[in-house]
Amino acid sequence: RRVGVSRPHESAHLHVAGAAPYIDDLPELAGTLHAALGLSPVAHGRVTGLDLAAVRAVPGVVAVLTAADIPGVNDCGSIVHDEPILAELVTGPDGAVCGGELRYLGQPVFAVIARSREAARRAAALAKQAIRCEPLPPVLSPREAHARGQYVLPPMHLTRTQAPADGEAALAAVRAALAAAPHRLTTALEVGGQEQFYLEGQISYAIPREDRGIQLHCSTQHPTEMQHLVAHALGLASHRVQVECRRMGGGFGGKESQSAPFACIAAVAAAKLQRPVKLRLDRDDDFLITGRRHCFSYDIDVGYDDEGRVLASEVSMISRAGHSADLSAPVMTRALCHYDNAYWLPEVAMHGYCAKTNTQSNTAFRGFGGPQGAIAIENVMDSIARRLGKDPLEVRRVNFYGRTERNVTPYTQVVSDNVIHGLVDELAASSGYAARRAEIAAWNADSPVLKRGLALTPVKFGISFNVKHFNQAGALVHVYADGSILVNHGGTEMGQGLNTKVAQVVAHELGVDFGRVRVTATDTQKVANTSATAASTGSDLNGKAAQDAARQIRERLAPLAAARLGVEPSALVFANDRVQAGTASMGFAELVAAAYVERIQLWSDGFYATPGLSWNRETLRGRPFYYFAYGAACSEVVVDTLTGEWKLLRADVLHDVGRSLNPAVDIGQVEGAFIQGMGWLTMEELVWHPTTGKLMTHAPSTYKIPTANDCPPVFDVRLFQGENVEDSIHRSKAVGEPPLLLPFSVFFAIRDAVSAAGGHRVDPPLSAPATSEAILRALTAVQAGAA
Ligand code: MTE
Ligand code: LUZ
Ligand code: MOS
Repeated sequence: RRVGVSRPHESAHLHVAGAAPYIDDLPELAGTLHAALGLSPVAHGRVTGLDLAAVRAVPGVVAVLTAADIPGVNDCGSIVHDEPILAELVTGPDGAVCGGELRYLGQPVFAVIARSREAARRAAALAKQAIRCEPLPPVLSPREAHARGQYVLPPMHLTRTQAPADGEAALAAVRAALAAAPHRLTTALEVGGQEQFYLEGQISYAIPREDRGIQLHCSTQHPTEMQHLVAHALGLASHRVQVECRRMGGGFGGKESQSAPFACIAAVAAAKLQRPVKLRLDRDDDFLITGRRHCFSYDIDVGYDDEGRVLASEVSMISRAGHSADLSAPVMTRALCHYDNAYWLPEVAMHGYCAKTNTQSNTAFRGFGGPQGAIAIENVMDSIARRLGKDPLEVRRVNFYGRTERNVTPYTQVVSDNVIHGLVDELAASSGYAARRAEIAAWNADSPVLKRGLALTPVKFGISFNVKHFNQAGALVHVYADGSILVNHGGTEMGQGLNTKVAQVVAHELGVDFGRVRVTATDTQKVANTSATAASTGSDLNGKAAQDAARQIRERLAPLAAARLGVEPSALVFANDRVQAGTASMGFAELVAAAYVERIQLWSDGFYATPGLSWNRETLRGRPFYYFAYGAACSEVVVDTLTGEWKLLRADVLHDVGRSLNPAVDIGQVEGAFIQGMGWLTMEELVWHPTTGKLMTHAPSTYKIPTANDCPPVFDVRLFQGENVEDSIHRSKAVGEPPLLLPFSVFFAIRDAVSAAGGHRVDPPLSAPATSEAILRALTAVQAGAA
């Protein structure tokens, strides 16, 4: 077997030696120029003039480009076309700039192209003086935008009731169920955003090619979208634009759509100047220009019974979309489709509002709204438990989806692959949850200052793009006459090990040694019309497409092998780098060499489209997901109630990846997602200046991501034994995003410790991120309420 084994990452030997080239490492062509961007100095304003003389006069500057220099369409919007590449400017009869809208502090207004990056940056820094504008009052808070009805997209509503009612009547039925419930919880919750903090920042290197062609090296999760947007910006057909990406130094969703402005600007400059142009963002500029995970505000109303069963709930989710739509619609859709997490919600009404603010346009980030949806109901579970004086795990359990009933999601998909009961039981046992709960209670009783907390939280995460047609992929497999194999597919490598898994699938299909198989750069000239590598679907989609290609080659080789070995083709086994039938066998390379001479086609394309999906965008109903991935985590923390400092003492994780394609890679994904999600919920804090709207946390000096020191001393990560009930690639399950929800357990363990400080008499008002300041605020409220 070539799948199900822990192969090292295909580039591991290069990563550790510093020999894996990222885009800035590629040899620069002679004559390469460098770009830097002039940014809006205000969060909201009307341009009154643009004086670029001083910018142009900086030594080394070759050109300064504005929106007027874009030959095609000035738009790099991903789904909705509402996002200019460079700020739209209005010119008067004299040709001078006299108008235009500035939408956020950091919006690119002009691009400086210079002989060195230093010179370009020095010139671009003059933006403040060059851009004349009248500041307008910015809208900086999502709740304020919501109060004004200011959205980037129409609000979304999803209501499900057991009553025979539709539309307004269904909403009335949910509210009636709320009113009739024995207990009521009415609360608000704030959850912060998160910067992707990919180690390799946004970068594009554009090279003019013959006859108006453009070649673009781009650090992107979505080469095809970059191809299309560059073609539109240049007014060219897609076949003149080639986009290539060998690897990214991380994407985490931040390069799904937001590599676009940089791709377009580099390409426009290269086409205009007929010189190679590289645009590599400085980290501070990356923070100021690009968006990140949406922060969410919630208003929640829940009715529940004495057992803690949620009988009815109504929730409004307000996301900070920023100045344009970007991916805010599918992100909100995924948030609405994950409010249920692992729980049966018989009566539910949800409202999603994508608030338009004068800030960066928020975008994909690992989990893609799923974490924001699910944390709301987890907060509800925790609050209900505190109010009823029950163990939160008990409340979670009574609300779990049933296996054969109580198993329909609010969006009407049936949860038919539920493993959460067994998975949580197994983790509760292996982590010693019950005994530790008692032990911690005893310890806390004797510890006035330090309080320990424990939480075990479940995850259910839907796999597939919630935009149905994105669920397709292509691959190209070449077998060369010497028996070596080259694989190309539409997915991109960002460190997650996709190429390793796809190479394993191909090696398995052809029964050859790993050493024969090499995966090369994603290239729009090899596989066309690809989807973003996102929604965790990379190996599901591209693995199946590559398997399809490899299988076709094997089927073409089989008759020749059978003839040479004197057996029926059905008797052949491709394994151990040979083709065998009983005792007769021949080497794979020998067979390939013979097939070439026999003029048998030794390469093939492959294609895959996920079956069985349906989605109605208006009613928010259907089967958006092929299957669900499950997991659970148990975390224990200690909180210092005088300072609000805390430490993660231990984390036990059990996560479902079906039948793993590569356990080592999958465990790495689970560990990484856990720590990344913990950073989101506990330490990463975004602060915009309350009047100017400048993002104050725009560098690692003020924006803290977790480090190796934040990993718990006991970190027990295991894969749940099981297989996908759907016919996914070798019955595996997607792993990229679901484990980001596991560190909910850290947040709720902190909440448990804070609650302990008030003798568990007060439900703590803890917001995320649970920074020391937020913890102290919650402690103050809890201690005041308990006194
Ligand atoms: N792992 C690493 N090392 N780097 C990344 O950028 N991105 C995550 C996840 N794991 C990411 C990662 C995100 S947001 C997604 S959607 C998936 O990987 C995408 O890859 P896959 O579909 O091949 O799992
Ligand atoms: N849907 C989704 C999407 O579920 N995940 C994604 O990453 C995505 N990206 C674009 C559009 N829809
Ligand atoms: Mo991942 S947020 O779907 O790129």
